[in-house]
Amino acid sequence: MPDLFSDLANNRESLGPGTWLFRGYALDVGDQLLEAIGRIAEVSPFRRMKTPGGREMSAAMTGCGARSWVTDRRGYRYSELDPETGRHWPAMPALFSRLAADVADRAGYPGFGPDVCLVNRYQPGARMGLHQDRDEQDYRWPVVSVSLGLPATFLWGGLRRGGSPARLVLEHGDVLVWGGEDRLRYHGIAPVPDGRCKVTGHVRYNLTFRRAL
Ligand code: MD3
Ligand code: FE
Repeated sequence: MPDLFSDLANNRESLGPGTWLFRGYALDVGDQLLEAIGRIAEVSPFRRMKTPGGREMSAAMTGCGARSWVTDRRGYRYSELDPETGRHWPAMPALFSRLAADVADRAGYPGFGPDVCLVNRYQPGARMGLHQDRDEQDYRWPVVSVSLGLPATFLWGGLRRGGSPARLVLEHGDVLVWGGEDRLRYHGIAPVPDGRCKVTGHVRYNLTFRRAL
């Protein structure tokens, strides 16, 4: 377990110099977030993308906002068009951008205006290997992550590959904000164990909000 320093007055726990965990922060809007994910997926369906190495990712993805993250044989990048539909990604719901900006502000990153919300869907057994988020232009902006549905073990490594990452269980409604010195930390998700969530069934969703440009 990483060292958790609790800032009780602000309902947040510190995971590192630039990282705050807000347990249950999105609980009261959980149903609204899930409904919005359903509407996004009607326009830009969930799909399992291929890495540049040709392997299918185990998490399915979609996105909303001015651009979203894609991967294929040509590499990783942000794209204004959904390659699956050839059309723009659905607009980012106001609830999403407000939530991301509010929580970033509470974590000490004022003025955060995300242009990307990547939506990851994990069915039991799906995982995300250790990686850095480094396809964005300006690492001064933080990344905001909202967990919904089944719990999953978050893997939190260092600034370089190697070593065994710290582990932390993320649950429905938990929100993480990381930036500053922690912005380029390696991180991932351990294979999601099966379970039943009252609201999502056998599924975990994660929203990640970023400023790509
Ligand atoms: C990095 N998603 O989409 S976000 C991704 O749950 C991605 O779907 C994962 O990594 C997911 O790129 C994890 C959570 C996260 C939280 C805290 C971090 C990533 C972090 C702290 C430092 C560095
Ligand atoms: Fe990531």
